[in-house]
Amino acid sequence: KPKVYVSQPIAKEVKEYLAQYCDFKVWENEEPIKREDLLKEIADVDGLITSGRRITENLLNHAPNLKVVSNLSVGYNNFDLELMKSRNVIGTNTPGVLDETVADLAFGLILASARRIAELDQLVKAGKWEPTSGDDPFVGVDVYGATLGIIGMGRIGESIARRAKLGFNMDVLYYNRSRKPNVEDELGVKYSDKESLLQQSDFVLLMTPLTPETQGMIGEKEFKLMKKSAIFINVSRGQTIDEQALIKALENKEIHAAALDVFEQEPVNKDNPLLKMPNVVTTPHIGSASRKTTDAMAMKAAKNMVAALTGEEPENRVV
Ligand code: 8YV
Repeated sequence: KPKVYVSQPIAKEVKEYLAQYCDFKVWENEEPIKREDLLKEIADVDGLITSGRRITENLLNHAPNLKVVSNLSVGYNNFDLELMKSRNVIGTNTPGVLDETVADLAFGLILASARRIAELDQLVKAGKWEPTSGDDPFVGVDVYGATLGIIGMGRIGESIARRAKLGFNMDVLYYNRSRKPNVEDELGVKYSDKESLLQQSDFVLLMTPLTPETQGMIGEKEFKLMKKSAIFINVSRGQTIDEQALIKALENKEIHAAALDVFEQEPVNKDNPLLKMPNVVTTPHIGSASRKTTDAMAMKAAKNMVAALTGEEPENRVV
């Protein structure tokens, strides 16, 4: 049987599935496995199942038998595609099973930011809810009927657009490498160039994969194009934006607020100025992290692994 290492805990059903086809070992601890320990564990494996660990030359050198890396995530910016190709290492990811879960979180961030839910939750719990007269100090902005600009109209972008159109009667603009006429027809979303999308949207949401083309695609110039009332939401990868430019845009009130599930450095540095801003809502990269979806992703990763190791074409091959 081929040998497989799984660098994080997985559900019992996934282990039962893997056991039919491989000898496998799982990192069962809550804290992530240290790089040096990972390198030791993979010394004689044929396959590695991992969520986002960087696949470098050094890692491949430590695993001379490695034939397959099955990513337990849809993003695969941790893969060095050229390197893996040159070493004949197959790479797979887990698309499709997480779209609705990530779209739920995106909407949670939109609502939390617009209606200041996280900020006001802290205020109430701190016993700072005082009676007020006149203008309500707790006012926020409306989501219903507003304009949402989605940058990146893949499967997850589509699930976000569907919520926006059907649940919140929003005008949805999107920018993407290629136009999606079927999504336009089905949902009534409008294709826009990046510049007009940034200028017209009340909410600008980034949902692109991280690639050399998308790295830093939202920076100083882009924040300046946005409305002063705009709320910026990032559920993609921290590196798709220039984080320093975001900090400046918020400090200079060039945009109104931000909601972030991802950061340039993760876990985020506790001194990051974004963490001190009341108009910034944060979550610790939990886009797909519901029990059901995490387990479905692990099963998909396991199936891709088994297919690749038994000489079949894995469903979600990216390398
Ligand atoms: C995270 C993701 O891995 O699939 C991806 O690319 O970024 C997410 O699924 C997950 O949210 C971590 O819990």
